[in-house]
Amino acid sequence: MKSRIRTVMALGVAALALTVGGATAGLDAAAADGVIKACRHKSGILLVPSAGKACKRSEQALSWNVEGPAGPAGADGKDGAPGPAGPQGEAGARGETGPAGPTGPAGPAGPVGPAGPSGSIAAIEALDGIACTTSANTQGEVSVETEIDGAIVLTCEAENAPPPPPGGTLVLNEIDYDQVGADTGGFVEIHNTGESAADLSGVALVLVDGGTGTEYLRRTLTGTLAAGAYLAVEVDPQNGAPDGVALLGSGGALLDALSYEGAIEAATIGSATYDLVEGTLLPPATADSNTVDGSLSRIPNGADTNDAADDWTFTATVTRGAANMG
Ligand SMILES: [Ca+2]
Ligand SMILES: [Ca+2]
Ligand SMILES: [Ca+2]
Repeated sequence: MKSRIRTVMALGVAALALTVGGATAGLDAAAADGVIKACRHKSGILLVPSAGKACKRSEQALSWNVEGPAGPAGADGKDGAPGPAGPQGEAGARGETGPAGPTGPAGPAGPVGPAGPSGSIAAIEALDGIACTTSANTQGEVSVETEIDGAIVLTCEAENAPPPPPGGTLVLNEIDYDQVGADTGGFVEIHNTGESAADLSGVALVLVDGGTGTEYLRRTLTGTLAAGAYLAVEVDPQNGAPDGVALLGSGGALLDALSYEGAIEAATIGSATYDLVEGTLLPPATADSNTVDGSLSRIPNGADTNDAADDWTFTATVTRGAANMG
């Protein structure tokens, strides 16, 4: 009985210790699972039974939790302060060079240079043969020519170019090589289509035999032929088809040519060879006649496009020494 009283006393001490937040070994054991178990004596005293012991029948078993139920969740906390800045990154690779900028404006003109030494020429002909640049932007030489009226013509001629015509523009304009009845009165008409007189010195009219490809008659001309004038050279320009006529300038330049009643494309004249077919061959059927009067003529008069089929035709009106009609 004394021991039980001591236990009850001990519980009073333990309850007191629990009130102040402490813990004893007995309470620790009774609350090992978080639940305090006790026995209430009918006198009102609470007894904490030893481990494994149950309350008596006259006692009321009691139990309660050491801790209350969990409280409500707290309010959300505030956002924290931003963290510190990270370390500086490494510099990037250098970009490619950009395109060149636009051309700047032209600078101001420089000062005028000193005057050059004074020059002089004894005669205008001294310019003949000096270097020049042609309109085709090629190297050439200056040519000095004095016209009949005293005009001086300076031209820049490309190197290795054929010699120029002797002033004016000479063409073969009409050929009468066949006549009704006996062949008489044949001629080759030469026309100056240029705007200045033509120097005929060194100009030759050459007849070519198509059978052999060689010349068989030559007329060397002299004097001048005024602009727009005609010159009928009396010849019989027929030697068996095909036939050809060549007008050569000084130095052998081929000024004009016609191959008729067939093609003569390789005429040997002197040491040179000439093609007497200009452009399209004049059809062999386009020929002079021995049954009707007429001749081969440039139509329109004097027109020379260097295409025989276009430039020449047979006309029934012979115009010896005058403009062609047709
Ligand atoms: Ca005729
Ligand atoms: Ca021609
Ligand atoms: Ca004529």
